[in-house]
Formats: sequence, structure tokens, C-alpha cells
Amino acid sequence: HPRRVTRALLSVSDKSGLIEFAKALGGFGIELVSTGGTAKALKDAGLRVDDVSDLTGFPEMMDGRVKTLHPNVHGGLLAIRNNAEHAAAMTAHNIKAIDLLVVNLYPFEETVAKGADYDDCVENIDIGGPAMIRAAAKNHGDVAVVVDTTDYSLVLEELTRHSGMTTYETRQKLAAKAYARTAAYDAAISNWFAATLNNDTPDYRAFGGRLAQSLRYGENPHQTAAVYRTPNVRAGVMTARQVQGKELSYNNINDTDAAYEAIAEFDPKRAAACVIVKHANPCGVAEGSSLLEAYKKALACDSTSAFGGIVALNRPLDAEAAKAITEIFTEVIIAPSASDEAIAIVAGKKNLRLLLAGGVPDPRDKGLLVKSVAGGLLVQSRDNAVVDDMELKVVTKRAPTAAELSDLRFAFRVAKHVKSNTIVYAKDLATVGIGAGQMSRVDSARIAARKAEDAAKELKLPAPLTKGSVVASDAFFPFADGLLVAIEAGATAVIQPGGSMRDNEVIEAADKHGIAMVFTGTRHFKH
Ligand code: 93A
Repeated sequence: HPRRVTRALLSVSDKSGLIEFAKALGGFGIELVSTGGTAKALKDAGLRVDDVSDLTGFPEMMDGRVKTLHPNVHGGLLAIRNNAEHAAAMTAHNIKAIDLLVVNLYPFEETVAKGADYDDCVENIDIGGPAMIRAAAKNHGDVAVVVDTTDYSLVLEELTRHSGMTTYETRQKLAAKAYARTAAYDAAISNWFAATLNNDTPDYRAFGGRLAQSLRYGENPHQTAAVYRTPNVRAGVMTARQVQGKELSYNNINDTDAAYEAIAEFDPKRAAACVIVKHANPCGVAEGSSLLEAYKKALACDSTSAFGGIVALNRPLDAEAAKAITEIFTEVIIAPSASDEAIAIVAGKKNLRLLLAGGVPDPRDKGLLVKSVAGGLLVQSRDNAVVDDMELKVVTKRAPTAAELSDLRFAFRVAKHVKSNTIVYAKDLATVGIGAGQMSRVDSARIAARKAEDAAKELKLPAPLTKGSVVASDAFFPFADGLLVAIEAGATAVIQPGGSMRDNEVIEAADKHGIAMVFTGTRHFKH
């Protein structure tokens, strides 16, 4: 079903590439019709174009709220060309066919992103644009619809190859893209309303996304993948500017996100901090007086796993830290920004990706997380609980010392970002053993202690750093056994949510060994 393009309606907010495209359309003998601003741009460039108000017999009115909402426009888009009744209606009402629709919408997402006020956001809700897009897309049997300036070249190629006609296959693809756009657009509006109303109820309909990039493959090379941008702006891998290095892979994006969400727990005003992530789990986290110190402390936790890892920092990357990080094989560095000197040092490692996120996100931000299950989506609000806001309850005879308390808070911050079951040992504001993703909490406690033993051997320390450490558990100890492993490893203080049926047994075991324990009352499962 190739269809000749006789008339095109152009109505675009983003006028980039418009003149060249319209000129090329003119070259195919295509008549152009446009709305106010678009028509003016075309006329200024010396092109011949009809005003949509001549087509409708109505002026554009109400601040442009009503310009294309008219049967002469929608009839021209929706009429089935080889349907006798439709054709008769067109003749009877003097409706001219529109064969190509070129629309990009009022910049609602951009208006919200720049922090515009309520009325400005509302005014940027496009009504006529989506109506035309949906009409043209429905009638893709006859009409081609373009919603993205990057598709102008594709349409011109098509018209060239088929001497002024579009193919059904292309119109179908354009229609699919058109509905993806209107769906994402409405999702952005719904999302904005939810945020404005401070509505924390998960609403899966607000999960509109715009294709940001097709990825070479997914978690494995035989899987296809892409990354979509949602209307929420949160500093991180999606907002980051990639200064250098290879294209990010699916796993890189996932791991970098995990690293940057973890670094968000560490207020840059309090201390420099570093998180090293491997396979979406932190393998070393530390605070320090400088990024260099924080990086070295984080690396010492598990330097074996850090090989090929992702390094996230909470302060602008400086030269000293850049030098140390580039000494071992690292996949990605992500930081809020970087000094010129640091950028020059990283440039020495061509493949290493350097991402500058523009800021560190707020761990208390609201937001939704989504995960797919067979036949559905699981949606929940972000885990925005922060240990600083929790009332810590001392449940043992001994209360933690001030040093233990600060390490306990540190360990619980880290535990939030480690896959369950999580056991984190920490000392002097650095992790010294991380047990992640085990089906039993005892195993996580053992693995973390064993990793500390390995690190001690590697660093030629007299004893593992778990001796005299504190320990955090993401959820309660169901029995005393997990705690006993931690005590054996040398932990002197414990932070955990509490709430087990056997809390008493666990507290008793702690008291018996002179351990201090605090309950947070809040759990940080991460599955
Ligand atoms: O306010 S609207 O929703 N009412 C309409 O009838 C309408 N028709 C097209 N906005 C409408 N448009 C939008 O105007 C288009 O989607 C496009 O983004 C913009 C182009 O306006 P101009 O050509 O005046 O710059």
C-alpha cells in the first residue's frame, strides 16, 4: 500500500531541522499547512505554506489552546481514502486529505525539569498535538506521522526511494513510535501531578519512558536491551555526562546506578566517600578526609573483587584520587564533577568511562521502583529511609561507645545497598567485610568474615579487621547463630532492625559476650 504524499501538516515546538525538512518536502511537490509559529518560521525562510486557520475557517484562539481541533484537520487525518462513505464526507464538507503529519509536542517534560511554576506547566500540556498524532497514527493505512525530529531523514529517504510515496511498513513503524510518544507524554503529565500532590502511592501508569538508547545487548550477549528515560530527574547514571570511554553496557548502567545510589547516602559536606561496586553489590565503601583516602580504604576491603569494578565518589574527582583509581582496572568512574587535571589523568585510560552526574542525589527523595514479574509489574516507593532519621534503641546492657555508634550508622547505611541477606562489618568508617545475597544470614556473616581474613592475608595484617569491628544486618537475626558468627569474627557492636520472635535469645547472646546492640526498627531488604 504505498501512498502518495500530497499535503503535509507541520506543527512543531522544537523547530530544529524544520526548514531543511520542509524545503525537501516542497521538492517533492508536497503542499504545506502549518500552525502559527511553525508557519511563520517557514515563511521567514521563504517557503510557501498555508495557515491552518485558513483550513479550519477559525482563527487560532484562546492563547493557542484551540488551533487544530477541528473536523477539517481531523477529517483530513482520519478519512480512509478508499472508503466511499469517507470520501463522500470529505467532498460534502470540503475536507482536504492530510497524508503526512509532522508534530512535536509542547515541551512539557522540559518545562517541568527546569522547575517552572504550576500554571506554566499546565499551559505546556499539549492537547491538539497528541490528538492529531493519535488520529494520524490510527489511520496509518493512509497517513504517515512523524513525532521525532531525528526521523526527518528517514522520511525523506523513503520519499526519495518511492518517488514521493510512503510504504505501509514505514507508516506502521511510525505509528507505533507515535503512540509510544503520546503514552510517555501523558505519563510525564500524570507523574508531575503525582509529585505536585505529593502522592506517594505507586501508580504504574506513571511509568512512561522515552527510549534513551538501544544497547548492544542485555545482561548476556543473547539478550536484546535498551534504556528508557523516565520523567523523573534524579542525578545519576541517566543524567550523567560521559566524558570519555567506551559505550556503557546494560550491566555497566545497572552497576553504576547501584554505586551512585549507594554514594547518595554519604553527604559530601560531612566527609569524602567512595563506593566500589561489583555485580550491583558494594565490595568496598569508606569515608575519609579526602577522596584518595576514602578510595584506598574502600579498596582495602576487597581489592580482588574491586578489579573491573565501578567507582562512585561523592565529591568532585580530583587528581590524587584519579591517579590511584586508574592504577587498577576499573570499568566506570562516576562523580558529581571532576577537575581538569583529573580528567586529563583519566584520559590516559582510553576505555575507562568517566561519568559526571552533575550532583549527588538526595537519599530521602521519593520515587518509584519497578521490577517486572511474569505478566506484571511490581512497583514500590524508593527505600528512602535514612539511619540518621531512625531512633536507635539500645537493647543490650552495654551501650555502644561514640566511635562504635558512628561506625554502626555507617555500616547500616552500606547495608541498605547490599543485596539481602546482608551482613556488613565496618571499622573506622570503612567496610572490612561484606556478605551479600545469601539465602541464609549465617552464611552472609561467615562469608563476610572470611573475606576479611583474605584481605588481612593480602595486606599482611596480624589479624582480620573484623577484630574490634561493628556489624550491621539488613534485617533481624531470626536466631542467635548469625550473631554468634559475627561475635566470633570479632564484632563488638551490632545494628539491626530487631523484631524477631527470638529477639530475646539474640539479646541474651549479645549480653553474654559483652556486645552492644541497637535496634533501628527499620529494615533494609534489597532482593
Ligand atoms: O494548545 S494546543 O493543545 N491546541 C491545539 O489545537 C494545537 N494544535 C497544535 N496545542 C496545539 N498544537 C501544538 O502547537 C503542536 O503540538 C506544537 O507543539 C505547537 C506548534 O505551535 P506553533 O506552530 O504555533 O509553534
